[in-house]
Amino acid sequence: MPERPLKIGITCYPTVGGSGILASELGDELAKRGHEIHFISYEQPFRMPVGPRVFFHPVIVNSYDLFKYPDYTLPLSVKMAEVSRDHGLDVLHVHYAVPHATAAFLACSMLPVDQRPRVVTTLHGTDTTLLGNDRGYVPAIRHALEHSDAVTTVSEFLRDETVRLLGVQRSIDVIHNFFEPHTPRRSREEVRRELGVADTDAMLLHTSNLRSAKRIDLLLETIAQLRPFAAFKLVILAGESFARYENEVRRLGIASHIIVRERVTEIEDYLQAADLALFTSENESFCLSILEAMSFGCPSVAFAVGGIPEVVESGKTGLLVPFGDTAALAKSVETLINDPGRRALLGRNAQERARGTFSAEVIVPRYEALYRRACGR
Ligand code: GMT
Repeated sequence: MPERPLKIGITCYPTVGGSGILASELGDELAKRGHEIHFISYEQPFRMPVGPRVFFHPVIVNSYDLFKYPDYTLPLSVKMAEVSRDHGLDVLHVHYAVPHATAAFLACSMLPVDQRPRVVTTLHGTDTTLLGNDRGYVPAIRHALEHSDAVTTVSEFLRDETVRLLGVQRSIDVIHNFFEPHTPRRSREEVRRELGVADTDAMLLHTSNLRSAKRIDLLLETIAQLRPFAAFKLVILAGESFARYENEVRRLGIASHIIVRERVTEIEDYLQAADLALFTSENESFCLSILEAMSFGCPSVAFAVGGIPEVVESGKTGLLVPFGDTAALAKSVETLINDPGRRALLGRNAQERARGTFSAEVIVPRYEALYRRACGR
């Protein structure tokens, strides 16, 4: 007998960021597989799918003079309870423990026992690596994780860090991130023309939200060391304003090599136009941006931090160097700029790995199995 489709609530941060993108893409893939998806958040997630079986329930947060800090957790939990009751949700899948998992437990305790959905919590990174060091959050995060029906992390690194920093005793499933590329809207030539990248230039790509962990200072320092200095352009797709780095770009004398585009949505257009991706994060639980580049046969050069070595096999699908060694990073970039054959080989391997290990076809059934297991309890 076929298993019935599930009704799944998804809560994530709607802002431009890996966890929101992953949650949106997961909702899309689950809906395509026949499940009913209810997004619950204060805004529509950045890449939320449209189509049958996908619904959005906004959380309204009013502001009151009485409160210095507006509270989101309570209205979120009330909305979660409402949607669970009205739509008969089987599962609430929350991305980021803070405050989403806590809100899910409040929601459950507002509902009669037979109407309570199962709570699945996915950790993406900073709720362990940043808030896991904050004593004002740790007991709440640990409580939410220990009471979730299932907990997943996006890398083995993050699972180990969660155990180490939060002292969580329960089982945690590692389900790596996935990426399903959309077809680019424009050709590679059109995009390079728009950017002003000549055919003879190597196009390096950096995509990130520019937060401090991305170490844009080290990115610019690496670029300033590249030789010969004439044959490349670095395209930065920035999730936030790049203005605060303009002085540093000028000081390093690299302005003519840097092209910035802010808040781009057609990321595939740029991914297919790039020859090489460059990342300088000091910490990254997975780095979805590397996977996005891999999917387009674009190898990455990065520091070997956090979960990145689970995504990139250095020397086979990209090149990794120890954190902080910008000279080694620049050397690796130069090697690949000057050796198109090796670059193409790494790119092919990267694309194969993205398809074979980190595609929706491989990863989404693992979430479905997890939901069924949680529901069967
Ligand atoms: O800091 C970011 O990159 C944003 C953050 C997020 O949740 O939006 O990214 C985290 O989740 C991504 C998706 O799982 C991971 O690919 C990123 O590595 C992770 N960021 C960090 O761990 C710093």
